[in-house]
Amino acid sequence: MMSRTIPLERIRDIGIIAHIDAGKTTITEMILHHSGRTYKIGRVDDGTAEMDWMDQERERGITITAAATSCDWQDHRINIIDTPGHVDFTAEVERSLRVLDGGVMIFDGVAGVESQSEMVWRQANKYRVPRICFVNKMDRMGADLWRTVDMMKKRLNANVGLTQLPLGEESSLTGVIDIIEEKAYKFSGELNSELTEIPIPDEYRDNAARYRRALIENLAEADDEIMLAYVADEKIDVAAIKAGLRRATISARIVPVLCGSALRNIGIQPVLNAIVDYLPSPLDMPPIRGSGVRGQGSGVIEELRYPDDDAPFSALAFKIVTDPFIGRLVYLRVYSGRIKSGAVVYNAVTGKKERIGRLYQMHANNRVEIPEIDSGSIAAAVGLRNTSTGDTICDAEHPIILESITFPEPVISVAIEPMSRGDQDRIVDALTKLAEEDPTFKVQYNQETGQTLISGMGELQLEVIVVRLLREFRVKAKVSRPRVAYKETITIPARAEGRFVRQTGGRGQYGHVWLEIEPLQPGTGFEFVNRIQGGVVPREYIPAVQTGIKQTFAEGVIAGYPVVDVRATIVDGSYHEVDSSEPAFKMAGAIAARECVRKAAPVILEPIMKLEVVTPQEFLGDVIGGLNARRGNIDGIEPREALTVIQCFLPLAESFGYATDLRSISQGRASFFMGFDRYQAVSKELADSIIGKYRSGNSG
Ligand SMILES: Nc1nc2c(ncn2[C@@H]2O[C@H](COP(=O)(O)OP(=O)(O)OP(=O)(O)O)[C@@H](O)[C@H]2O)c(=O)[nH]1
Ligand SMILES: [Mg+2]
Repeated sequence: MMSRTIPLERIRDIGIIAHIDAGKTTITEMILHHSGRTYKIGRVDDGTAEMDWMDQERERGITITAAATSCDWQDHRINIIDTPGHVDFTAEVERSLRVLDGGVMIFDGVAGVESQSEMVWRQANKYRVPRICFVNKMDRMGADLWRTVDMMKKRLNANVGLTQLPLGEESSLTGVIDIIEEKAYKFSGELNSELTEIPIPDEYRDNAARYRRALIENLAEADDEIMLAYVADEKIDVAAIKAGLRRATISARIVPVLCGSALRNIGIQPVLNAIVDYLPSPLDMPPIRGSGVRGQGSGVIEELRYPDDDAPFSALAFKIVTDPFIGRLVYLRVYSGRIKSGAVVYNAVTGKKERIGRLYQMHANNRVEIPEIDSGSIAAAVGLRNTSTGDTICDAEHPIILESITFPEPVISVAIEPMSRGDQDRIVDALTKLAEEDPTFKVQYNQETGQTLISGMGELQLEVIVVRLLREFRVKAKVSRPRVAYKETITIPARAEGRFVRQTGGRGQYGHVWLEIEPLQPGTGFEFVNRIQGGVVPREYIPAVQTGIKQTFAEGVIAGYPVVDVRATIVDGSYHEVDSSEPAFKMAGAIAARECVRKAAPVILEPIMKLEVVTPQEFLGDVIGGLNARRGNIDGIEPREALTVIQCFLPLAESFGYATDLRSISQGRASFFMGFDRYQAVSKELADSIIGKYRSGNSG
């Protein structure tokens, strides 16, 4: 076999993650510029960032979809995914972290650790992604590295390994001091593109030496090799510190922290060096685990795949994009083996073979055709028509199913209707395509009302989709006010009977069951248990009973919303030699389920959002008044620099239009962050009103 152009140990698959507006896209553009990938520097503020390629990204100045690119630095290939920070697009972060080996976490040096920083930090922890941190915007007034580092320790519980200090501050920031190498770097020339090495200026010497000692002591605690050298009082040189920090980063014991200004092009080359020096190559990561799928009934076998081009091929499909010119692009992260375009692969989840058409290296929405993909690569394929996000593509002789990607459930929905009748089919077709791209976006057609309901994570996400409908699919649509994805659940156990007996002339219908239900922990969903003994209900009818219960729960019992977090146990019943049938038992299951829920003190659950408002003190009273009027539950008020931060829990139903409200209350000077927190039972009054609307056939 042909050997690789870039050896595996010189591959870095990394993601750029952060709170909204921290500067992820700006730093990615700078990285591309310095590595020679792009000649001109793309700017978010002028709508010229290459990573923010969608028209709506450029118009809104935010990233909406994760974009992949790659560049070369010091003989290393760095594959980068620039993720969005807005919480509505959290799925993009989730899928990226699932397939990446390392992360660069960006902070705004003025705001420090923000709500969404905490959220993506936890997501990165969940996937055990080693990371380095870059404290950005050090050129802004009020930027403070120490405060940010302090917040990282307190709010993220991070073991910070500070490796740089800013040279100068705020508008007079000119470079960074490298604590490990004991040098300073000044950035100058046009756009600060040139880097000059200078000795550390006198006034920074003490601090630099102090933080160097602190770093070595921290490393000695985290790393055995450094510990041995440290206690033996041996000299620990630059190479040893870097090697130790690399081990400590990969084992997630320390996070190296760098600083600078992406906008002013200060400190970018050192970030590239740090990506190479500290973040893992695929070889540094444990082998990927999956389940084997050999033969039925033989149980699940755990399979491992090592990053090795000669191993059987395995890759995870983590993103689908419909390109107007070449159709469906499936983004793949290759874990093992290599394949050429035209190869036949096996989708271990669907159990179907598919032929890969062309293979592409992606650069945002541009692509370069490549003949093959090998271990560690991130690329896109056309031709995989039946592959969805989360599926494993592999060698048919060596099937494996890699752990899929989990996405949060939608919490908000709007009814959507085409402006002209003839567009109904087109709208469904377009929505289906969009839903394929975004696993947190769901489409539901309600046969009774003839309405199409789209649901997702937030208002912005749905707004973006409606604009795409119009622009990309040329369907004009009307949308209703947003509505909340309520759920139903029960609070006490209950037992009820379901009888479905019809006697008409010839063959009748006979199904009869006794069902017990009990509440489960929030988020558990639905469990079904069969405790029938002595065949009082023959085994072949049990699945039908289960289907009947499931359908009833999906449709809802008291207010038309799905019933969740319930265990249903079929405990007794009877059957008739001639008249019993699957449909009869399905009906019996449905009747029993409905009866049970009614008896089990049912409640309606509503999504509660965690809201953080940052406002100048002078608007505090009005902001709090506004939150109280929206059934907000204020959890804490604390000062943050010159501002005040209000933590609050707010029902999603009361959150619509909050952005506009807050803007007018605070003359545009307050900002907020809102993300889903949990489901919680609504008050009796509200429940009655929701049930009332349902009964009168108006759930909107
Ligand atoms: N002063 C200053 N502004 C910066 C710096 N880096 C980025 N910005 C500005 O911050 C804003 C947001 O930058 P982006 O790069 O779009 O941030 P992002 O993290 O990609 O944002 P999302 O993708 O929407 O989450 C833009 O107006 C940038 O010009 C910096 O170092 N200093
Ligand atoms: Mg961005």
